[in-house]
Amino acid sequence: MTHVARELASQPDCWQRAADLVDGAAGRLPADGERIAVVGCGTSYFMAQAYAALREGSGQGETDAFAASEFPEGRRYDRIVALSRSGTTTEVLGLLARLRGTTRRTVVIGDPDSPMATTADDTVVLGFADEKSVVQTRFATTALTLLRAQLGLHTDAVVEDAQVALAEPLPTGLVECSQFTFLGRGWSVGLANEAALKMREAALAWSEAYPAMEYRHGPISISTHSTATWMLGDAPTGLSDEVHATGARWVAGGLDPLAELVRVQRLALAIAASRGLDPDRPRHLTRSVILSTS
Ligand code: F1P
Repeated sequence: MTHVARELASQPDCWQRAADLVDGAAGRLPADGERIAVVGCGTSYFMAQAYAALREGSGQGETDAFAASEFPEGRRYDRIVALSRSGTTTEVLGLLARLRGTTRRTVVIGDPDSPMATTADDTVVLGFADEKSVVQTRFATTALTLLRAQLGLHTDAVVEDAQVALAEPLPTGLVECSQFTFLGRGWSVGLANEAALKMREAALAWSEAYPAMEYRHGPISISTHSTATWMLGDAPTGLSDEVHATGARWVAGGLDPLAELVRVQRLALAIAASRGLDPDRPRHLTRSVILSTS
């Protein structure tokens, strides 16, 4: 079994542990009403997008998300939250260093011995969710679950949905598709971005992601009998009919969107296996991107 297969299967347990430790971590996480920015790179950036939409949508304060390299440094926030499994990603470390003394800096990381652990003002370590794999699965979803739980938006039903996502067979015919489009709304836009990234990293699959209402504005042109369109969360009215009319496969995400992401992670591994790829050795990718200059 690959590292990534073993790690993705442990997500229900990890999510439960994250939800259980939220009271202990609450003092280190954003307070209700703070104006914050959430940053990360790659998968961690997409989790930042999801968290930002959840937090602002729940009325707990203005929350922006940025790729760490694109943070608008002229803006003032009460706090910046950085997500990083490795705690070593250059763009995140550089930003945290530049914001020292001007903005409160919280990090949610996987490795307690990484430089980010000592750089930040508040550190939450999810060591139990750290991973051996290059391709992230459980750290990202566990960090998001912690933040979601702090907003009061995590329930036991989400963990049960993740168990269903691991147990149920994948829809037939998906492994053979030549292109995948993932759609989201609100917080699931970030999850759709992550779903598409997982397909690229682990399976070298052609994958795209959009806010669901954007699909009609161009991306639908790609749809044909060999493509799949996967909705994470509730679909806009009429969209499934329009996708069906193109001949493409429509996958309705009936589970919690975070559990739907687990199904996509499984699909990525199934496609990797069908193409003879080792998902523990993704092409041109390292566990953390460490640059000589930021
Ligand atoms: C972020 C990241 C991952 C990507 C790859 C390189 O890492 O960009 O999303 O899959 O592993 O690093 P981190 O800052 O969360 O450690």
